[in-house]
Amino acid sequence: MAGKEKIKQQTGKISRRTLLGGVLAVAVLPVGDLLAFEDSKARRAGLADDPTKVPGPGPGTLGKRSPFENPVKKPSDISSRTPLQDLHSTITPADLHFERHHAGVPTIDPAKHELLIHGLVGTAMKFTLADLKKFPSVTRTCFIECAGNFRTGKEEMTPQDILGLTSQSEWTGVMLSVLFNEVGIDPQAKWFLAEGSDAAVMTRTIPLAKAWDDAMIVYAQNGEAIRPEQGYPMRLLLPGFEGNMNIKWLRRLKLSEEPYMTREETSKYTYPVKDKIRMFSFELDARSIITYPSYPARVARGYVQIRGIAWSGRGKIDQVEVSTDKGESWQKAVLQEPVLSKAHTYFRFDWNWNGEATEILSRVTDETGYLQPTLKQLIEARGPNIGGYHMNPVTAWQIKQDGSVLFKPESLK
Ligand SMILES: Nc1nc2c(c(=O)[nH]1)N[C@H]1C(S)=C(S)[C@@H](COP(=O)(O)O)O[C@H]1N2
Ligand SMILES: [Mo]
Repeated sequence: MAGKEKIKQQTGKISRRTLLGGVLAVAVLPVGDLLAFEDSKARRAGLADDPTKVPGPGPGTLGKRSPFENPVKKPSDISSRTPLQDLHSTITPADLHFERHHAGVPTIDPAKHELLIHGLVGTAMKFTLADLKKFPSVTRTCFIECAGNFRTGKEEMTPQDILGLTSQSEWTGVMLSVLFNEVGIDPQAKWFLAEGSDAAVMTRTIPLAKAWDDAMIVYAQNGEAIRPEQGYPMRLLLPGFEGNMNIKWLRRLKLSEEPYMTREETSKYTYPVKDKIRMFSFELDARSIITYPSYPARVARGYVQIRGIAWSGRGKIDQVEVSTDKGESWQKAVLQEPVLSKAHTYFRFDWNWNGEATEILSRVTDETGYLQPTLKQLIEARGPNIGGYHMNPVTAWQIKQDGSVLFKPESLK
């Protein structure tokens, strides 16, 4: 007999069984609110009240996001930042990849673009994009992070505001070692200069060892041609090295005995460590951040899944620990497999919030045994004149009694 089906609306309270079993389905608003919310949004978006009554638009030539989802990069005049709090795992959609350019995005016709490899080589050679695509291709997932990726100062800051200058893509291209074998490298060569064809003519020198290790020239990002903002038609990819060295719109590589000491490696991208200035700090140290809950999210008492990302420029991460008591005790988070080298790794931690004000934090240890420092430890290690580069401090979120979440800004002095 078909009796009246009893349906219970998920109200945001997670059942005890779910909490114990670790499986869940969540709605954040009570039923009434939820319906009103959906309805008003649908009306504004010009959608039919009942989608089962009117056929929707047919197939298109380019996909687009649901009108209910509006993640955006936050631009300043020199960069725009990835909305890390809106992402659900570790791949950054290409249109949300952070951008940092020193003189804007050039428009480059791939038919006219050439990459010259010269200097201490057997035979200087030029490669077009079409030439590069004939070499064996390789695909690798890794992050790119700007060396200046840290901001603090006020409580109302999102992960995007604090460290949105890191993004991750699946990159495809050719190993730099393959091209270097093609031109033949002089045994005297120890470094190579990389130069971009933007108005900044960005130049950096990189140790040759990186080319024999894992450097690539990439022309694709998440399955499509690399975006203009990321260096179309080709960029240098140096997994784990500071973003600045990953030269976009790459047009020239010159092999040399010594580094060129360009402006970017002498006056910029250097920072004080005690009474010395550190130059050529290639690898980005291990870092993590909780992206949920984070400002401006709000949590309710009971089950809260803490989520975030952790990464290291020196290899794989080994573990992420989460503290829900202001850093007094730490417990291991679960890492999403596969854990890749020099890649953002997603972590999760099941928490039962008792409704009391607290602070939640994460800290990562990478496979070299390096533990992510606090800001205080960074300042102790580098001295009071700490600069803006290579800052990777533990980030804390305050959970207020009303469930609101605020960044815990710490002073640099
Ligand atoms: N040619 C060129 N390459 C460049 C830059 C630039 O301005 N010009 N900016 C660098 C800096 S500072 C960073 S952090 C990364 C940013 O890469 P993205 O814009 O793809 O995120 O590119 C680097 N490569
Ligand atoms: Mo950067």
